[in-house]
Amino acid sequence: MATKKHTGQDLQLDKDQLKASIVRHLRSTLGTSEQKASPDAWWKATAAAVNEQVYERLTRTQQTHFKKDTRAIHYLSAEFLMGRLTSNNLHNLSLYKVCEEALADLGLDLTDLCEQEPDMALGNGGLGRLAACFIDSLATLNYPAVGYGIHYEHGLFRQEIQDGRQIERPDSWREYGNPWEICRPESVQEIPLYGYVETVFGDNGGLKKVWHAGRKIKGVPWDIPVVGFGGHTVNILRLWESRASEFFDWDVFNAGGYVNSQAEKAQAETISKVLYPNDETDAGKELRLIQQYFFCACSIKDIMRRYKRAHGNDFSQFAAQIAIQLNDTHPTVAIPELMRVLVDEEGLNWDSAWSICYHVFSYTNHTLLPEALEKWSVHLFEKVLPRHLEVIYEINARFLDELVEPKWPGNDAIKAKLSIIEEGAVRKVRMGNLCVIGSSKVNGVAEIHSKLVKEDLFPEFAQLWPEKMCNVTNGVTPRRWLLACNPELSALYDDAVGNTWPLALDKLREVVKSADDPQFQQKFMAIKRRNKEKLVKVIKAETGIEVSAEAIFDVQIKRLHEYKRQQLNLIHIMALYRRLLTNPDYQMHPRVFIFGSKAAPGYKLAKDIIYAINKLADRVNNDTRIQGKLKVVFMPNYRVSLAEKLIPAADVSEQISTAGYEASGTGNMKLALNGAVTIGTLDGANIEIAEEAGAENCAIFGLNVDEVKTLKARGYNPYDFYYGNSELKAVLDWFDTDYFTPGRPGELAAIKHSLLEGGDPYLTLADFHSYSEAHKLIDTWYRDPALWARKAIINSATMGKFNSDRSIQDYVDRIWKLTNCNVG
Ligand code: TH1
Repeated sequence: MATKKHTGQDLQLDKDQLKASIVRHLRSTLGTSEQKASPDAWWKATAAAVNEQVYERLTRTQQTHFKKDTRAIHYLSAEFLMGRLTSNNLHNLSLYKVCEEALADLGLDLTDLCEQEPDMALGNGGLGRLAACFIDSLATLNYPAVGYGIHYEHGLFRQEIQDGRQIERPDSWREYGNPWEICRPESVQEIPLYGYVETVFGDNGGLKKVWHAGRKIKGVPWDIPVVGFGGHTVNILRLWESRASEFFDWDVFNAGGYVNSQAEKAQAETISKVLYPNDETDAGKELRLIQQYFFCACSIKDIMRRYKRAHGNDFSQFAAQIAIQLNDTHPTVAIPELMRVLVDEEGLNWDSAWSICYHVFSYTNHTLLPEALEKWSVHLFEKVLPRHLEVIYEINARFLDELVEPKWPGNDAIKAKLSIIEEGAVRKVRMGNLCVIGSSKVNGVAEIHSKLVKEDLFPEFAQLWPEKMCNVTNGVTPRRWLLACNPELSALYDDAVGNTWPLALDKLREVVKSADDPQFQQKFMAIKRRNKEKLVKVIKAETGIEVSAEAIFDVQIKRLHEYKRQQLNLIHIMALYRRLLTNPDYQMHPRVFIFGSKAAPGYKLAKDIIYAINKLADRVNNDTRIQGKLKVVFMPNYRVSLAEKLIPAADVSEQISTAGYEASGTGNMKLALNGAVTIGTLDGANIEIAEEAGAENCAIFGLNVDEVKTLKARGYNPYDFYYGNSELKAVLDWFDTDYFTPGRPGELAAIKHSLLEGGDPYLTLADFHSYSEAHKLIDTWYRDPALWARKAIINSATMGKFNSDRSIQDYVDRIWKLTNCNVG
């Protein structure tokens, strides 16, 4: 197997050993037998056998990290979208092939077995999946790292489509147990909430703050081993589950309040019950703030405990040993929490504590969307975290007096803008400002996005601290997003450039020289064709829709949001359909438009767009007049494991956000890496993808960031485009009819309304013509097989930059300053 040489030889298993181990676990861990075992039991027995390897390496890693006592990164994130772990762990341990053979001997198919595993969907989309790729890369590059997050009982909802509409069902990913997690009762933490703050005299005669909690919550850690590729380093992802604190329950119980104590228990366990399903929209709810505080406080306590084990009460090494990354503003409350612990509990003076905090924390911004910038009402903060509000006031006062006033004397407008507190009818705590003030580094996630963070979002902060602002362009792990999900293309690359590319994705650039080689093209396109044929079966099984692998597979997979503009794709498909109906000779290669997308349950228009896509699909897919030239497929329940099937089969990657709105995107990287040609705007990482692949190998269209700004400043009027383009007008007028919703006219009118009376905030109509032209170009390219193969190959071969190992190395060099720690 390609990766064998990376692995600790003393632990390497052969087929017979693995087989014996699986059977042993089937009997002794799962309590069943080869004759009776269910697929689920086989999967769990296989996982248990693999875990023997994982745990041995985990122990070695932990011993090495403790002995060497090197600086470590603590990645705080409310989301980790891990997906499935079986195939990933097998690949990273170089056991995939061996396991495949062992199971074949037992009459089982590894791919089928892997299908038993529910996705760990503890995230919404790109932000959560990025965290998962990053912890994979950290372990692979042998950096000491811990991921900290929330052990949600229910991850992102399962999406069903009924009558074209999205229905949300609970996701119960661990209902029947999860073999990849370990409960660690020895590391339980207890955290306070509510209550009041008292000022008392401290030992040294000075004043001291004491927070008397109104209640306490227990945090139970579940560890998920994170196996680096090659299997040397196994780090952990530590997810906190909330429980009622026994101590507190007993008080109530003794007072005769059994019912109350049970209610308190239910409330405590609610904290980690469910992931908020809002991608890029702030819910502003009390429970969400408590979730954030809960996992941050547990994590800070855990970090503190481990630090003290090595250094006792000497905090002089804290900032040298500990780096904490805040994945967006969701874990911001970790900053005042660390201040509170250092000042109130450890007795440090304010300045020493602040110096530690400032050096420890860094913040990644993932969006400029105002709806996503978290603000909590001061009132709520005061109720839930009274001491933290005081700490925030103190941070703010010192910041405004010591930094803002000297730089902009007497300028109250700037003070109001930079203050952590937003004044107004409802006073609010601005988590973004707190993050910038409390962090030594602030980064955006693609070049253009980081520039906008500096120039548009935080311009005054950038003036105060020009060195603080930096960029780290996102990346994806090539182990999951090429090696594991596209085995045939991986094998082709092994033959072409050798098997080191999973650790050095830049290697694939060598393949560019074969982009015009007919033999190589034939092999590459044959693989794409077989991946498409596999997807044809999945589409049939999931939706009943029949599509042909002969067609162009055009894929838009991402959360549903107006700025991502699924509605632009939708109206363009309607235009194509109309062209085919009005002109039976309209020349186009058959095309299948494939969507995968979840809408936030409360986002009405997003749900209407899903409904419209499904209604359009019903109509188009059953219209014999267009001779199967157009098909529309909405794949229900888009998730990591479905992405792993869609991405290797995509010909075209839709990355069509309004310029300036998609911070980076990461699906764009995965699709191009697997040989899809991007149709996209100059937004987020698309810009860097086009730079790497060459603009001629992407279909770039639409307004760029500056043009969007100019048009908005001039006053954008969508009616100019509606009346200026008769095809666009006809398509939009279709929404008022019952053409797609027979007998129910107007059901889709909300979409037209948002694009006209609603002002079309994301400039869909302004970009329609250019988008349509770019699609014509795609069609022309595809009809020239050698030209298309060349573009597909070059796209795949030039994505080396978007390896998450490179992103992590950038974080290390620019922000974390870690040294790697080799585990034997
Ligand atoms: C996404 C960004 O939209 C996307 O462009 C980027 O590639 C990805 O993060 C990773 O950097 C975001 N997801 C969320 C989710 C929430 C709040 C803000 C963002 S930004 C809940």
